[in-house]
Amino acid sequence: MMPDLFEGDARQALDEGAVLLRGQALPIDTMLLAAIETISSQSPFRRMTTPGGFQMSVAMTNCGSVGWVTDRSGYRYAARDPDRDTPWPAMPPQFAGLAGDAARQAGFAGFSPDACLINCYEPGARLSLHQDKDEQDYRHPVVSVSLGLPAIFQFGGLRRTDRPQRVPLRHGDIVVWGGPARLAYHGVLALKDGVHPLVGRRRLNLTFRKAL
Ligand SMILES: O=C(O)CCC(=O)C(=O)O
Repeated sequence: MMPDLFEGDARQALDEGAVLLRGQALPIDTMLLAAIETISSQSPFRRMTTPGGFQMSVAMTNCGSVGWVTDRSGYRYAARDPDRDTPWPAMPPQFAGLAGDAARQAGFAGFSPDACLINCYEPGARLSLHQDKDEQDYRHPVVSVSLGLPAIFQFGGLRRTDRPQRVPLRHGDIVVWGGPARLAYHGVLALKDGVHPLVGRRRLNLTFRKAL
């Protein structure tokens, strides 16, 4: 279990059920990055296609017993990497531990993710406002870990038209949303160019969910 080193000033409520834990992943950042390298050497990052036929600007891969995928037939969780027809790489126990601990600190004890989507943003890549609703049980929160270049996270309400807050996210930050905020619209503005000392010209994001 991670120590509660960063509670206090580093804990910021975004909404009821949504919390930003500043720097929470910093103590294990190099382990996370090494594990992402290993995972992406097995199931490489790829830019998937939306059901509407657009290629996403964010490149993605997954680890866990299921992974989130999109193609012309829709958004879904799949037990196999469709590009390789193999199971997704296993989720490292430290990933699940970090996510479970962050969820507990946000008030969602007992979170045990089965899916970790790994997003890779290069300068200019963005994720438009969306809800995470491909999971079976919305009682489980979403835990999102930021690594590398800083980004502006948009965190809105339950309607697409609700004006989102702009939350600057830095290397090591974790956002958790669940309960009344579980279906909040969220997204990431186009990544600004830069170089992060550990991650280079990229932002990596781990999004943990309990899909099944
Ligand atoms: O990259 C992020 O910070 C957010 C990722 C996200 O919204 C998602 O994977 O659904």
